[in-house]
Amino acid sequence: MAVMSRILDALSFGTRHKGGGGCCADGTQIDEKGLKKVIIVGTPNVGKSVVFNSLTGAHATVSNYPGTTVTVSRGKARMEGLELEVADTPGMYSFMPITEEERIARSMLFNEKPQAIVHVVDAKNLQRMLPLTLQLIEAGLPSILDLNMMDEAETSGIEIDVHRLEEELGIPVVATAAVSGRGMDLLRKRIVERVRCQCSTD
Ligand SMILES: Nc1nc2c(ncn2[C@@H]2O[C@H](COP(=O)(O)OP(=O)(O)OP(=O)(O)O)[C@@H](O)[C@H]2O)c(=O)[nH]1
Ligand SMILES: [Mg+2]
Repeated sequence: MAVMSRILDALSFGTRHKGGGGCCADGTQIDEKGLKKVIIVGTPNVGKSVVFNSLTGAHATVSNYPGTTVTVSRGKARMEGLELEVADTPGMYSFMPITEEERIARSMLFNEKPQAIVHVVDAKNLQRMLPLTLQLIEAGLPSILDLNMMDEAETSGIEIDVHRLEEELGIPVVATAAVSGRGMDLLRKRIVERVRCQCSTD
Protein backbone atom coordinates (compact mmCIF):
# COMPACT_ATOMS: atom_id res chain seq x y z
CA MET A 1 0.00 0.00 0.00
CA ALA A 2 1.54 3.32 -1.10
CA VAL A 3 0.55 5.27 1.99
CA MET A 4 2.06 2.61 4.23
CA SER A 5 5.39 2.65 2.39
CA ARG A 6 5.55 6.45 2.66
CA ILE A 7 4.79 6.16 6.37
CA LEU A 8 7.52 3.62 6.84
CA ASP A 9 9.94 5.90 4.96
CA ALA A 10 9.32 8.48 7.68
CA LEU A 11 10.80 6.18 10.28
CA SER A 12 14.34 6.79 9.09
CA PHE A 13 14.31 10.54 9.82
CA GLY A 14 15.10 12.34 13.07
CA THR A 15 12.40 12.83 15.72
CA ARG A 16 10.81 16.28 15.70
CA HIS A 17 7.85 17.72 17.54
CA LYS A 18 6.02 20.14 15.30
CA GLY A 19 2.52 20.81 14.14
CA GLY A 20 -0.82 19.42 15.23
CA GLY A 21 -1.81 17.25 12.28
CA GLY A 22 -5.18 17.39 10.61
CA CYS A 23 -7.29 17.68 13.71
CA CYS A 24 -10.10 19.78 12.31
CA ALA A 25 -11.18 17.71 9.35
CA ASP A 26 -14.71 17.01 10.57
CA GLY A 27 -15.46 20.55 11.80
CA THR A 28 -17.18 19.24 14.92
CA GLN A 29 -18.31 21.96 17.31
CA ILE A 30 -17.61 21.62 20.99
CA ASP A 31 -20.62 21.26 23.25
CA GLU A 32 -19.73 23.07 26.44
CA LYS A 33 -22.37 21.11 28.38
CA GLY A 34 -21.41 17.75 29.78
CA LEU A 35 -18.05 16.02 29.80
CA LYS A 36 -16.26 15.22 26.59
CA LYS A 37 -14.82 11.74 26.38
CA VAL A 38 -11.33 10.53 25.57
CA ILE A 39 -10.70 6.82 24.95
CA ILE A 40 -7.27 5.24 25.10
CA VAL A 41 -6.70 2.26 22.80
CA GLY A 42 -3.83 0.09 21.66
CA THR A 43 -2.39 -3.38 21.71
CA PRO A 44 -1.56 -5.02 25.05
CA ASN A 45 1.48 -3.85 27.03
CA VAL A 46 2.21 -0.60 25.20
CA GLY A 47 1.65 1.70 28.18
CA LYS A 48 -2.07 2.54 27.87
CA SER A 49 -2.62 2.37 31.63
CA VAL A 50 0.47 4.44 32.39
CA VAL A 51 -0.85 7.09 29.97
CA PHE A 52 -4.32 6.80 31.55
CA ASN A 53 -2.91 7.22 35.07
CA SER A 54 -0.79 10.16 34.01
CA LEU A 55 -3.85 11.88 32.50
CA THR A 56 -6.29 11.14 35.33
CA GLY A 57 -4.05 11.02 38.40
CA ALA A 58 -5.81 9.43 41.35
CA HIS A 59 -9.31 10.11 40.09
CA ALA A 60 -10.16 6.74 38.52
CA THR A 61 -12.72 4.00 39.08
CA VAL A 62 -12.37 0.41 37.88
CA SER A 63 -15.52 -1.57 37.07
CA ASN A 64 -16.62 -4.52 35.02
CA TYR A 65 -17.81 -3.69 31.52
CA PRO A 66 -21.58 -4.39 31.69
CA GLY A 67 -22.36 -8.09 31.43
CA THR A 68 -18.71 -9.18 31.37
CA THR A 69 -15.80 -9.91 33.67
CA VAL A 70 -13.53 -7.52 31.76
CA THR A 71 -12.53 -4.47 33.79
CA VAL A 72 -12.48 -0.96 32.39
CA SER A 73 -10.91 2.05 34.13
CA ARG A 74 -12.55 5.43 33.88
CA GLY A 75 -11.48 8.71 35.34
CA LYS A 76 -11.65 12.44 35.02
CA ALA A 77 -8.87 14.69 33.86
CA ARG A 78 -8.51 18.45 33.75
CA MET A 79 -6.45 19.71 30.83
CA GLU A 80 -5.98 23.36 29.98
CA GLY A 81 -9.11 24.28 31.93
CA LEU A 82 -11.26 21.58 30.32
CA GLU A 83 -12.64 18.68 32.35
CA LEU A 84 -12.77 15.41 30.42
CA GLU A 85 -13.78 11.83 31.04
CA VAL A 86 -10.99 9.40 30.14
CA ALA A 87 -11.45 5.64 29.62
CA ASP A 88 -8.73 2.99 29.42
CA THR A 89 -9.61 0.04 27.16
CA PRO A 90 -8.46 -3.59 27.19
CA GLY A 91 -5.77 -4.29 24.57
CA MET A 92 -6.91 -4.74 20.97
CA TYR A 93 -5.01 -5.72 17.80
CA SER A 94 -7.59 -4.82 15.16
CA PHE A 95 -11.23 -3.95 14.55
CA MET A 96 -11.98 -7.62 13.89
CA PRO A 97 -12.38 -8.80 17.46
CA ILE A 98 -11.24 -12.26 18.45
CA THR A 99 -11.15 -11.96 22.22
CA GLU A 100 -13.83 -10.56 24.54
CA GLU A 101 -11.40 -7.77 25.46
CA GLU A 102 -11.12 -6.77 21.80
CA ARG A 103 -14.89 -6.88 21.38
CA ILE A 104 -15.31 -4.55 24.36
CA ALA A 105 -12.60 -2.15 23.20
CA ARG A 106 -14.24 -1.96 19.76
CA SER A 107 -17.67 -1.48 21.28
CA MET A 108 -16.40 1.38 23.46
CA LEU A 109 -14.86 3.10 20.43
CA PHE A 110 -18.02 2.96 18.34
CA ASN A 111 -20.76 3.21 20.98
CA GLU A 112 -19.38 5.76 23.41
CA LYS A 113 -18.79 8.44 20.77
CA PRO A 114 -15.51 9.84 22.14
CA GLN A 115 -14.37 13.29 21.05
CA ALA A 116 -10.77 12.07 21.05
CA ILE A 117 -9.08 8.68 20.78
CA VAL A 118 -5.48 8.24 21.87
CA HIS A 119 -3.91 5.30 20.03
CA VAL A 120 -0.95 4.32 22.18
CA VAL A 121 1.75 2.34 20.36
CA ASP A 122 5.15 1.01 21.29
CA ALA A 123 7.50 3.23 19.24
CA LYS A 124 9.92 0.30 18.97
CA ASN A 125 7.32 -1.68 17.01
CA LEU A 126 5.62 1.04 15.03
CA GLN A 127 5.39 -0.90 11.77
CA ARG A 128 3.45 -3.68 13.49
CA MET A 129 1.08 -1.24 15.16
CA LEU A 130 0.29 1.23 12.38
CA PRO A 131 -2.39 -0.98 10.77
CA LEU A 132 -4.70 -0.24 13.74
CA THR A 133 -3.93 3.49 13.36
CA LEU A 134 -5.00 3.25 9.72
CA GLN A 135 -8.18 1.41 10.71
CA LEU A 136 -9.03 4.17 13.20
CA ILE A 137 -8.44 6.83 10.54
CA GLU A 138 -10.44 4.95 7.91
CA ALA A 139 -13.32 4.62 10.37
CA GLY A 140 -13.32 8.42 10.70
CA LEU A 141 -12.59 8.29 14.43
CA PRO A 142 -10.97 11.42 15.97
CA SER A 143 -7.58 9.85 16.59
CA ILE A 144 -4.24 10.97 18.00
CA LEU A 145 -1.23 8.67 17.62
CA ASP A 146 0.90 8.40 20.78
CA LEU A 147 4.37 7.02 20.03
CA ASN A 148 5.02 5.77 23.55
CA MET A 149 8.17 4.14 24.93
CA MET A 150 10.27 6.63 22.99
CA ASP A 151 12.96 6.25 25.66
CA GLU A 152 13.40 2.59 24.75
CA ALA A 153 13.09 3.29 21.02
CA GLU A 154 15.87 5.85 21.19
CA THR A 155 18.07 3.50 23.19
CA SER A 156 17.54 0.99 20.36
CA GLY A 157 18.67 3.60 17.82
CA ILE A 158 15.19 4.13 16.35
CA GLU A 159 14.40 7.64 15.11
CA ILE A 160 10.94 8.73 13.99
CA ASP A 161 10.05 11.86 12.05
CA VAL A 162 6.96 12.87 14.00
CA HIS A 163 6.09 15.80 11.75
CA ARG A 164 6.26 13.72 8.58
CA LEU A 165 4.19 10.99 10.17
CA GLU A 166 1.56 13.64 11.00
CA GLU A 167 1.57 14.81 7.41
CA GLU A 168 1.26 11.29 6.02
CA LEU A 169 -1.44 10.19 8.42
CA GLY A 170 -3.30 13.50 8.68
CA ILE A 171 -3.70 13.18 12.44
CA PRO A 172 -1.75 14.59 15.41
CA VAL A 173 1.24 12.48 16.46
CA VAL A 174 2.98 12.86 19.83
CA ALA A 175 6.12 11.12 21.10
CA THR A 176 5.99 10.15 24.78
CA ALA A 177 7.79 8.21 27.45
CA ALA A 178 4.79 7.99 29.75
CA VAL A 179 6.69 6.39 32.65
CA SER A 180 8.78 9.53 33.06
CA GLY A 181 6.08 11.97 31.95
CA ARG A 182 8.02 13.01 28.86
CA GLY A 183 5.74 14.33 26.13
CA MET A 184 2.62 14.15 28.29
CA ASP A 185 2.05 17.92 28.33
CA LEU A 186 2.06 17.95 24.53
CA LEU A 187 -0.28 14.96 24.48
CA ARG A 188 -2.69 16.85 26.78
CA LYS A 189 -2.48 19.86 24.45
CA ARG A 190 -3.24 17.73 21.39
CA ILE A 191 -6.17 16.07 23.19
CA VAL A 192 -7.69 19.42 24.09
CA GLU A 193 -7.16 20.69 20.53
CA ARG A 194 -8.85 17.57 19.19
CA VAL A 195 -11.75 17.89 21.60
CA ARG A 196 -12.17 21.59 20.94
CA CYS A 197 -11.45 21.04 17.29
CA GLN A 198 -9.02 23.92 17.10
CA CYS A 199 -6.00 23.42 14.89
CA SER A 200 -2.64 24.58 16.15
CA THR A 201 -0.04 25.89 13.77
CA ASP A 202 2.90 25.83 16.19
N1 LIG B 1 10.45 2.30 29.27
C1 LIG B 1 9.14 2.59 29.26
N2 LIG B 1 8.29 1.72 29.83
C2 LIG B 1 6.96 2.03 29.78
C3 LIG B 1 6.49 3.22 29.18
N3 LIG B 1 5.15 3.23 29.30
C4 LIG B 1 4.80 2.12 29.95
N4 LIG B 1 5.89 1.38 30.25
C5 LIG B 1 5.93 0.09 30.94
O1 LIG B 1 5.32 -0.87 30.09
C6 LIG B 1 4.63 -1.85 30.86
C7 LIG B 1 3.20 -1.95 30.40
O2 LIG B 1 2.52 -0.75 30.72
P1 LIG B 1 0.93 -0.72 30.88
O3 LIG B 1 0.52 0.69 31.08
O4 LIG B 1 0.47 -1.69 31.90
O5 LIG B 1 0.50 -1.25 29.45
P2 LIG B 1 -0.99 -1.49 28.92
O6 LIG B 1 -0.99 -1.10 27.49
O7 LIG B 1 -1.97 -0.82 29.80
O8 LIG B 1 -1.09 -3.07 29.03
P3 LIG B 1 -2.45 -3.95 29.03
O9 LIG B 1 -3.44 -3.31 29.97
O10 LIG B 1 -2.00 -5.30 29.51
O11 LIG B 1 -2.96 -4.00 27.62
C8 LIG B 1 4.77 -1.41 32.31
O12 LIG B 1 5.84 -2.14 32.89
C9 LIG B 1 5.12 0.06 32.22
O13 LIG B 1 5.87 0.54 33.31
C10 LIG B 1 7.44 4.12 28.58
O14 LIG B 1 7.13 5.17 28.01
N5 LIG B 1 8.75 3.74 28.65
MG1 LIG C 1 -3.58 -1.59 30.90
